[in-house]
Amino acid sequence: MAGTHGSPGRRTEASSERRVGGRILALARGDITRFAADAIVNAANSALAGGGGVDGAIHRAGGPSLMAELRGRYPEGCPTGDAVATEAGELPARWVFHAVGPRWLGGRQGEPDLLASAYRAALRLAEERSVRTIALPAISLGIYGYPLAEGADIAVRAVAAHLRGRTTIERAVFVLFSTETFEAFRRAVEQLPSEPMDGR
Ligand code: AR6
Repeated sequence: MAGTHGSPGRRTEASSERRVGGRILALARGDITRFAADAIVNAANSALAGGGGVDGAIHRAGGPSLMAELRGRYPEGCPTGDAVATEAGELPARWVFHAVGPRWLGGRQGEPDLLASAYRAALRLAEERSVRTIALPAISLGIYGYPLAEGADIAVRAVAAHLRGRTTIERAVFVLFSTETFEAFRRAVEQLPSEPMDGR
C-alpha cells in the first residue's frame, strides 16, 4: 500500500507511517514524553488536576511549571471535548495541549463526538501556533475505559480529516504505549481510504 512501510500481515512493527493529504500520519510505540515535537497532546481530566497515565507522565517529565500555568490560566478547568495549551517545561516540545476526552459510560452519552472533539480542539490549538510536528496519545483509551478499536478509529479519522484540510501540520504521530493499542491504531490506519496521488 502506498506510503506504508513493510509488507501487510500480522507482523508487529514498532512504527509505521503513511501519507494523508500530503502530510505524514505516523504511529510509534513508546513513551510520549520522550518524543521531540513542536507540540505534545496530553490526555487530561476536566479539572486539569493531573492524575495517572499519560497525564501523570507528562507532568512528571515537564516539571511543575505546567501545573502552575494550568492553575493560573485555567482555574475553572476545561470541559470534556475541549483542550487548553501550556508551554512544555522540561519536555522536548514547545507546547502541551491538554485535551479532555470522555470517560466511557456505555456509549450513549455522546462519547464518540466528545472524543473526536477533544482531538479537534488540540489540532485547532496547533493551527493557532503554526505547529508543524505533533505527538498524540490514545486519549480516553486508558483509565477512561473507551473501547480500544472504536476509540482508535475515531482518533485516526479525526487526525486524518485534519491533515486533508488546510493545515500547518506536516507530521502527526500517535505515540502508543502498548502493543495492543498500537495494533488497534494500525488497523484503524489501514481502514483509511488510499490516496494514490499522495503515495510516494
Ligand atoms: N506515553 C504514551 N502513552 C501513554 C503513556 C506515556 N507515557 N502513559 C500512558 N499511556 P490514560 P485517559 C497510554 O489513562 O484514558 C489520568 O488520570 C495509556 O496506555 O493516560 O484519557 C488523567 O488525569 C493509554 O493507551 O488517559 C485523567 O483523569 C493512553 O495513554 C484520566 O487519566 C491513555 O490512557 C484520563 O484517562
